[in-house]
Amino acid sequence: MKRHALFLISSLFFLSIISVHAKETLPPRGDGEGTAVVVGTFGDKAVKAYRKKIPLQAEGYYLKVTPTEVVVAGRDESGTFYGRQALKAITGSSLKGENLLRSLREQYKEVLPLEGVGGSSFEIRDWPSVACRGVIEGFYGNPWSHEDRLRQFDFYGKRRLNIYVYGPKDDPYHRTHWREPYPEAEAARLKELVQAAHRNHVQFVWAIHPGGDIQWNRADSLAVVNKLNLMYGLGIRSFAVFFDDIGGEGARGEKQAGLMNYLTDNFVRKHKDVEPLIICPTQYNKSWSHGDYLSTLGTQMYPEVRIMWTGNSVVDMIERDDLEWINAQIKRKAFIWLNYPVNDYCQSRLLMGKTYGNGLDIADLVSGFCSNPMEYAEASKVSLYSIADYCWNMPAYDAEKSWENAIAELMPTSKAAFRLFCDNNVDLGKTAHGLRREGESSGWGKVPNDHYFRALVTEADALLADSISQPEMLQEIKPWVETMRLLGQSGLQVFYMQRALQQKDSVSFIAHYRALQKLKEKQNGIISRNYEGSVVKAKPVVSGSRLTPWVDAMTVQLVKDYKHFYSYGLEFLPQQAIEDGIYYIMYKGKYLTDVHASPDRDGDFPVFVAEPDTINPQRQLWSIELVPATGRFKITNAQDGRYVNELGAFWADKNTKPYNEEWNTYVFIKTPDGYTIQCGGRASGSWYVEDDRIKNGKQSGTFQIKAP
Ligand code: 14T
Repeated sequence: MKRHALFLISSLFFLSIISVHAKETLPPRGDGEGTAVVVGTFGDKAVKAYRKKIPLQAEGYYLKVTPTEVVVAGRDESGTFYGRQALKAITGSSLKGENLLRSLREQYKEVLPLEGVGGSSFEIRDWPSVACRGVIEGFYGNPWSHEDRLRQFDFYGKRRLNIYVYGPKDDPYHRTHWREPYPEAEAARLKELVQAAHRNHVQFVWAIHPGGDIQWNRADSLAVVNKLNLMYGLGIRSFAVFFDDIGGEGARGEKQAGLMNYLTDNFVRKHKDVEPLIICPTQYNKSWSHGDYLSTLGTQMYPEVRIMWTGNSVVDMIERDDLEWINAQIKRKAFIWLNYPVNDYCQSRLLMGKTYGNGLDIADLVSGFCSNPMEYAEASKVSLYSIADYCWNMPAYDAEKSWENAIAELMPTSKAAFRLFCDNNVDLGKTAHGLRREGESSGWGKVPNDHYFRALVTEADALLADSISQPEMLQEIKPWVETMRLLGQSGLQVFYMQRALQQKDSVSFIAHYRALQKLKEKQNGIISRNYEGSVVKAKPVVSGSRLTPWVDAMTVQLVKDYKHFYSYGLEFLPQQAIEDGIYYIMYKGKYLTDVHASPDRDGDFPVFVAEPDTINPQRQLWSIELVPATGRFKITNAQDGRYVNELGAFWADKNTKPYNEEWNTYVFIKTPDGYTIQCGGRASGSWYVEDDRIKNGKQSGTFQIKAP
C-alpha cells in the first residue's frame, strides 16, 4: 500500500485553520494553487525532510501548520492516523491566534509556535503516555450489542484508545462453553467487529475464560489452542486468558503459568503476527493475594506475557506505590484492569461523574491501562473519554476539564441538560467493594431547593425531547432521565408539603403527600433493560447518595411533624409500626433492663429481668424513635440515653464505635403476638434472646412493646 499522499487542498478548506492574516494571503479558490498538504509515515519519501521532527515514541506524530504548508508525519501508521485526526480537530476549531495556541497547549504534548504569523503557524509533537490504552469488556450482565461495539470503535479511534479486550462474562463462548466454536452467524459478526476495530487502529484482543472447569491435561491445552486458532481465523491477532473469579483446580498459579507458556510456544510463536498474551490472574488484586501465587507467575511465566491487575482491591484507583508493589511480585509492569465505570455490582446507579483518583505519575510503571465499563456502552463514554485523555497525556490530565469536554462532545445539542444529568449520576452508594465517588449533585444547596428540583424536571424534559443528536445515548439513559424527572417532581412535592405545614394548611399537605405517592408508584414501574433475554434488569436510582435519600428522609420527617399536630387525612399517611414514645421492651414476661446504667462501661449490655424495677424504673424504659434518614427505629435507654447496637449491647467504646444510623436503627415488624426486631443495612439479622440477653441472628424472637 502506498503510504504517503501529497495533494492540494483548496483555500476554502483551509480558511478555518488559519487566522485572518493567513486568509488574506491565500490565493483564491480555483486558481490551481493552494496549500500543500503532506501526509506520511516515518520511512515514506514524502515526509523524509521531517524525519528528525517525528517523535520517537510509537504512535507519535509531527504536525506542522502554516498558511502555505501542512505536514502530518507519523512515527507509524497509528501515529499518522492520530496526526490526521489532530489536523481535522484543529481545522474544525473556531479558535484563532493566541487562543488557538493556548488550547493546543492543553491538548498536545509539545506545541511550538512558528515565527511571524501570530498564532496561525505552529508545530506539534505528540505521543501517548501509555502504550496500551483502552477498554476491557469484562463485566457481568448484558454484553454490549454489535452496534454498541461498532460505535465504541469509532469513538476509540477518535479518542486515540488503541485496545479493546473482548471478555463479557455472559458470552457463553468466552466462559462457560469456552471449548466450543462460535456458531457461524456470531463468528461472522465477530469478524466484522475485528475489522472495524482495526480500521480505527484499535487492537482487538479476544479473551478466553477457561478456569471454571479446565483440566490441566494435554486435551484441554489443545482445546485452548484450537479455540484460539479458530479466533485467529476471524482476524484476531491478540489474545488473553482470564482466570478471575474462580476457585479450586483452575486457580493454581504454576498450572496457569504452564498453560500461558504452552500457548506462547504452540500458538503465539507459530504465527508471525500475534501479539504476546495477556493473563488475568486469579489473584488480580492485592487484597486477594496470598501465598506465592503472584511470584510464581512472575518467575515461571515468559516475561512477555502481560499480567492484568485491578489494584489494591477489586475496585480501586491506581497509584504509584501500589504499582511498585505488584511489579516487584510479577517481575514486569502490570497491565491495569480498572474496574471503573463498571456498575455490575451497583446496577441501579450510572457512573457518569468525573474520573479521578488515578495517579498522574504511573505511566512508566504500567504496560497498559484498560477500563472495565458499564453494560451501558454509550453512557460509559463519559468516563472512557477521560480514560483516553489520562492515558494519552497523563501528567496534563485534568479530571474536571476532561469531564466537561466529554459532556460537550457527547451531547452537543443538550449540553447543560446532560451536564446536570451526569452530575446527578455520580456515586455508587455503599457496596461490597467500597469505592465511593464524591460530588454528586454538586449544584445542590447553591440555589433554593425548589429551583434545583425544577431544573431536574426541565432538563430531564430537554433530554427526553432531544431526539436529534444522540439517539443511542438517550435510549440507554432514558430510564434514569425519567427517574431524574420524577426525583425533581418528588422534591417539589416535598417542598410544597413543607410549605403547607408552615402555613398550617393540612388539606394542602395531604394533597401533596398523595401526589408524592403517585410519583413513587410511577418510579416503581421504571425498569431498565426490561426486554426479553435481558440478563440484568435494573431499577434506576438518580442522585442515590444525595437527593434521593434527602427526599425520603424529608418525607418521613414531615409526616412525623404533621402527625404531631393534625388528624386530618391520617388514613393517607403511612402508619409507623410504633409511634415514637417511651416503652417497656418485654420478652416472655421479662423486662429489658439497663442493669448498670453506667455510660462508660465497656462492652456493657442490657438483660431481661423478671421483676419490675421500682427504685430506678427508667432503667426498664426505652425510647423508640423513628429515624427519618433510615426509616428505621433507634432504641435508647430512658435512664442514661445509651443506644442499643446491632448485637444487643451498648457501645463498646463510644469513641471508636459511635452511634451509626445505618447499623444502629431497627425495623419493627408486627406479628400476632408482638413484634420481631430486625437489624438494618449490613448488620442484617433479627434479634432473639439467649441467656436473658439480646442476640442477632437468623432466628427471630417475639417481643412485646408496652406503654408504661
Ligand atoms: F478479572 C478481574 F480483574 C475482575 O475485575 N473480575 C470481575 C469483573 O468481571 C467485574 O466486572 C468486576 C466488578 O464487579 O469485578 C470482578 O468480579 C467480581 C469481583 C468480586 F469481588 C465478582 C465477584 C466478586 F466477589
